Amino acid sequence: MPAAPMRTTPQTTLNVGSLPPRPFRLRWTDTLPAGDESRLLGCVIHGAAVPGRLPHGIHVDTPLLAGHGVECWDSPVPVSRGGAGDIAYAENGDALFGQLRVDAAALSVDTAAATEQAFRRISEFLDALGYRCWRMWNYIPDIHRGDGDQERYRQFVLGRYRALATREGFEQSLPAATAIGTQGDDLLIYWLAGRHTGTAIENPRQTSAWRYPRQYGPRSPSFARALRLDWRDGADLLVSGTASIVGHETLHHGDPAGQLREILANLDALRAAAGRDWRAHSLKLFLRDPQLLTTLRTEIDALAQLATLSVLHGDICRSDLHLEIEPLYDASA
Ligand code: 3EB
Repeated sequence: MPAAPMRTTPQTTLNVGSLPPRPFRLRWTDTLPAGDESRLLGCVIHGAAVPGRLPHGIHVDTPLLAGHGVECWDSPVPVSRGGAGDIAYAENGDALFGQLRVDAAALSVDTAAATEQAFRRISEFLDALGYRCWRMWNYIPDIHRGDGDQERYRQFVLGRYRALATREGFEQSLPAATAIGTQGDDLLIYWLAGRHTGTAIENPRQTSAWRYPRQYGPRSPSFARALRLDWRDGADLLVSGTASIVGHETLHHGDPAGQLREILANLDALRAAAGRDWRAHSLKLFLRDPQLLTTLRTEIDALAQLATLSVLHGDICRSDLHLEIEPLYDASA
């Protein structure tokens, strides 16, 4: 009997040739994209800086304080759009951008229940289409409403946990996330998902959010510090909103400049943990108090030298946090 042909493919080394090419590109602009949305996975419009509405746009109630206000997530190939109940989405076969809103009334009746239902719908939707969630953005109206465990952010975290913590080991497959308070009415959740599995990265300077102790609420927040995506032509690091938290504690109470320095130290540690030669592609800086734009002028100008910058007005989820930075880093192949 003839011998079976020898297989020469190495099984242990990373086979770069088997990685997919980047299925999206983020591009920041100052105006709504004109007309053609056929290669637009998602378009996020911050505040009312830009006149008009985009039919498939994601309009976020975070006023633009400085920098660019429109995020275009471009697709290399034409997208197809669809809806599933209250979910609206666009996908290109490798990546999917979706959004869902929970109206103010449902949120007020029971924030945890409304949040749980929303995350269940998103999970079921992504499972049905064969996508996994890479990153979620959560914009929460009146985020500090209520006292103690009844605070809206803590109830949001509780509802999200109930929806996502259904399987053993769920902590290992959480997306990166941002949670910001707005002056809008609805809870807005939007997300980027893909076919490809990302690698969750935790920050050695910070307790994993899913391990935060009881003092921050009835359940710990369900998100990874960052998600790394490896492509044939490079890599992306989708970083969660990063604040002045070391271990699980807020540092530099009442000192926004000190908090900003701590955030940059957290981001340095996170990049090192993610193991590539990362370059800052773009940064979102959220300020609780718009006045900080003036008092932190020098520091903010320095950030704008590093990467495309967007400064937005929003509440950070712990009331002792003055600011938060959400970066996208990338690396070449
Ligand atoms: C923190 O590190 C700051 O609940 O989805 C940052 C990013 C924060 C995401 C979330 C919360 C969330 O705990 C707060």
